[in-house]
Amino acid sequence: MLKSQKIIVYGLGKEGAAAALFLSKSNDVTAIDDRKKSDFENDLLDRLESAKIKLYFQNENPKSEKFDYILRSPGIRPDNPKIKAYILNGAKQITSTGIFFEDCPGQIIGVTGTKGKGTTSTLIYEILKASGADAHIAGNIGTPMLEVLPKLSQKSFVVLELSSFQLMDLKKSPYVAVVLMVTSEHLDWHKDHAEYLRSKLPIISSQSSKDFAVINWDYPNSKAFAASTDAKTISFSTIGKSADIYVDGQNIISNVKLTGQKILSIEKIKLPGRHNLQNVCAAVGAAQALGIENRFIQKAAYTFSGLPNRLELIAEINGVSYYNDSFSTTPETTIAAIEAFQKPKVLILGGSSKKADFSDLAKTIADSSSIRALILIGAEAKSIKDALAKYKLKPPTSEGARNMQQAIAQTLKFSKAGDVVLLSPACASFDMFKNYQDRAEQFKMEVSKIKTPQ
Ligand code: UMA
Repeated sequence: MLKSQKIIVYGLGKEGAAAALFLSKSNDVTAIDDRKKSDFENDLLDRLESAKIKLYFQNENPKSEKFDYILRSPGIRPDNPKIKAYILNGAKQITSTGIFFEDCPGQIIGVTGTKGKGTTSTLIYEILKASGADAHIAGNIGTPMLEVLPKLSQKSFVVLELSSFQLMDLKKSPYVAVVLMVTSEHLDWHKDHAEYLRSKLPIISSQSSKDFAVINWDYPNSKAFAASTDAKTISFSTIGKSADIYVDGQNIISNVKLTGQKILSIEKIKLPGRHNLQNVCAAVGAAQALGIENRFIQKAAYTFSGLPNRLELIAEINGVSYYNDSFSTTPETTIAAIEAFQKPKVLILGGSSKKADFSDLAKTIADSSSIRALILIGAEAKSIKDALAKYKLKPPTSEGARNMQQAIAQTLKFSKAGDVVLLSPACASFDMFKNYQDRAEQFKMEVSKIKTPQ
C-alpha cells in the first residue's frame, strides 16, 4: 500500500482518474494529461480538485519535477519521453494493474488474449455469481481496477480483463490466468509482433505451482505460454480431443476432475457462433480451477447471451435479422462473425486502419457461399478490395457510403427475408465515427428507421 509518497499520474482517462482519486487518500498526488483542460468534464475536474490533486494539462508542467512514483495510464507506452524524464529524475514507474495486484486481498482471475477477453471474463464472473461467491469484474472491460479495490475482502473473487497495455510491465501474476487465442493486434502501438506477444507473458510468468493457467491449445502463440509458467496447466481446444477440456459432438467435455465428464450441452449455450465455444471452454477451465460445481457453470452458460456490440441481435425487420458486431475491429473477429451464421449475409465492412492484413478475410469471403453482398465503408475499403482482387468469384460489392444511413440504404438493395445484415467492420471506426460504440449506436438508429410494410 503506497503511503505518504509523491506520485504523478500520467493520463487522466478512466484509469488515470480512478488511480489519482484512489492514491490521493494517502499520498500527495499530481496528475498530467496532454489534452487541454476544456476537453474534460467539469464534474471530473471538480472531483479531482476536491481531492486536492494538482492538475496540469497540455503544455503545462508541474513546478517540481521530482516524484517518488510515476503512474503510467495503459494507453501510454512505458518508453514515452515524459515518463523517461520523470524516471531520470528518480521516479519509479507504476501502473494501476501493479498496485491492484499488490493490494488485492481476494483471488484474482486474469483473462487475456487477442479476442474474447470481455466475453470470457463476463462469463466467468456470471458463473462465480451463480455460485453465490462475492464476485467482481474490472479492467479493460471498462471498470478501473482501483475503483473496485476498496470493495474487496479475502473472500472476494475478481475477474480482470487484461490487455497487453495493462500487462506489459506487471511483476505479479493471477491465481487463475486465462490465455485465449493470441494472434496479433495493436501493431500501431507495440513496436512489433514480438513485443505484443512478450507484453502478455506477465499473466503467467510469476505464477507458482499453486496457481492455474487455462490455455487455448489451438493457437501456437497461446500454447507457447505453457512453457513459461510454473502453474498447473488446464488446456482447452475446440478442434482436437487431446486437451483437458474439449468439444465432442454436441458436448463440452472435461478431464479436469473426472475423465470424460460432460460439462455442457452445446445446443443450450446462449452465446452465438462457434468461435464463442473457445470462450466457453476457457470459462469452464477457470471455473473448474476455482472448484465451482457444474450446476453453476451450466446455469450461467445457459443464460448468458453475450456483451453488447459483439454479434448482438438488434432487430428483425421484414424477415431480415440485423446483427451489431461493431466491436469487431480485426479481420479475425469478422471471419468468426461470418462463420457464425449459415444464413445468407449482407456484410458491412471497413473503417479506419489498424494496419491489418486482409488476406485471410478475403479468402474467407471468396470461399463463403453465403455472403450475398459486401457494403464497403471507410478508409480501408480500398485495401479490402485489393485483397479480394485476386479472387474471381466474389460477392457483389457496394461502395461509397459516407455515413451509416447510406450504408443501410445500400444493404436494402441486397437483403431478402431470411437474410442476416451484419455490421462486422474488421477495422477501427475513427474515420467516420467517434468510436466503435458510436458506430454501433448509428447502426441501431438507422436500422430502427427501416420501414415495415403496412
Ligand atoms: N494521454 C496522454 N498522453 C498520451 C496518451 C494518452 O495524456 O500520450 C491521455 C489522454 O489524453 C487521455 C488518457 O491519457 O485523457 C487516456 O488514457 P488511456 O488511453 O490509458 O485510456 P483510459 O481512459 O484510462 O482507459 C483505459 C483503457 N484504454 C486503453 O488501454 C487504451 C480502457 O480500455 C479500459 O477500459 C480502461 O482503462 C479501464 O481499465 C479500452 C481499450 O481500447 C477499452 N483497450 C484496448 C483494447 O481493448 O483493444 C487495449
